[in-house]
Amino acid sequence: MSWSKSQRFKLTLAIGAVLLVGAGCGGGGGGGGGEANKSKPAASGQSVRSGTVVISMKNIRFQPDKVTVARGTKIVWMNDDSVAHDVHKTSGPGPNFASGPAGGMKPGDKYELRFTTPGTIKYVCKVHQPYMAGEITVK
Ligand SMILES: [Cu+2]
Repeated sequence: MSWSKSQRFKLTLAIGAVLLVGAGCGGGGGGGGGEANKSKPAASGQSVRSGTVVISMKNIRFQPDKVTVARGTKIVWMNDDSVAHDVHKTSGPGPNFASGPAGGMKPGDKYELRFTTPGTIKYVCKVHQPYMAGEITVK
């Protein structure tokens, strides 16, 4: 006996639902920013943040090292480490920026900047480059 069309249709729906649920679970992890998934629909790809976004300098890394933000977002780099760091732009659109001299940000220091030019900006800590590096994509 073969299945009727309606039975097949129901099976297809069920499989589709399982796939959707699976994809939804996979995307959530890793962020750890304390923002629970709200009921708003997820944008395609990574989330675009706005307002003020804090990038922590910790364990000789920028955390997170890659962020995507809306135009006009203020980025605040916080030195939460026990050693000195800095922020130096290396490429991308918009004006050049630097927090000061290499290693100029002592533990507890912060440096902030508003981003208004769309594109991908790369920056490093001069003391710990190339592995202490970050990227900001402005949409
Ligand atoms: Cu550093």
